[in-house]
Amino acid sequence: GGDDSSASGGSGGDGTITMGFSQVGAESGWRTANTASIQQSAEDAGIELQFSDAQGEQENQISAIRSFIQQRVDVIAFSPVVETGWDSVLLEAQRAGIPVILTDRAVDSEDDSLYETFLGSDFVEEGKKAGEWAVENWGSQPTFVAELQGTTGAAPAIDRQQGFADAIEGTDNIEVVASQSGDFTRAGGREVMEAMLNSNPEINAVYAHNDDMALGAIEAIEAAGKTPGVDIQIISVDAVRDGMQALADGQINFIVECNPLLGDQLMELAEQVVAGEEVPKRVVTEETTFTQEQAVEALPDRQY
Ligand code: GYE
Repeated sequence: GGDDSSASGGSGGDGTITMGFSQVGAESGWRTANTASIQQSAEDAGIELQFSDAQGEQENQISAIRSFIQQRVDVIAFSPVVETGWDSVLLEAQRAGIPVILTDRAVDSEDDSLYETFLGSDFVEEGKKAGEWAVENWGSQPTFVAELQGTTGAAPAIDRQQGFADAIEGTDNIEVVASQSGDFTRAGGREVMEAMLNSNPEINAVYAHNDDMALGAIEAIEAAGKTPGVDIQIISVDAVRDGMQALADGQINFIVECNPLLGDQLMELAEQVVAGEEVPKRVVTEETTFTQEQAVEALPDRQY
């Protein structure tokens, strides 16, 4: 960056850090808040951000990373849309001597030297919190759950399914009768829920891997003449504003928080990594859960 435009990207000699960031897309309220946080924090930290939106496609992320390598940015950060298939491009970055930080989502790779650190939530834990609430609140009556999965192959979809399944295991009254991807979008949640209500009319509960799909499911439930939050209870993950509003309004019953405000921590890690300092291999974000009463209280101060 800076005035030295003859330098091929990188620090340009003035100490400014250039970060290439490849975002998943703009599929959800969570993602919008995450992008805003990263852009704001980069500005605050004086880090020059090359921001690239992959529109949900892994191949777009791979091209973006290759272009960051060519530009010789100081550090690459990205939120991998799916878990697998990253080794070769990460190896290219490593050979070029450019450190990589994973943010939000993990990669499934044998070789953890391919990235410096992974900053993000514990998605298995989130699924577990959802499942534990289900056991406590649904376990005494026959409960037929529709699961709306996130993007197929994405870490939060795989892990939230796993955590929930582990938590409800052994509870005879709770059965997941349908489980399908709604791609973390509102339209996806609505479509999948509509089909599930047709094929499984016994459904009386929903576990959505994010708020946006829960909001889509609410529309489908209402269109089927049922009352969301009452006839069909709903658990979701994220706690973005629209989800929290639906929770406060009684349409959703419980939300597990997933914090999208990763920007400040990401910039701090980037500065340390570029300075050659040791950083922890894993940085887990802190999160809570919300009941309907807690949502009413938290909403006025909610940032996203
Ligand atoms: O929960 C969902 C978004 O990776 C944690 O992606 C993120 C997830 C988030 O689309 O809303």
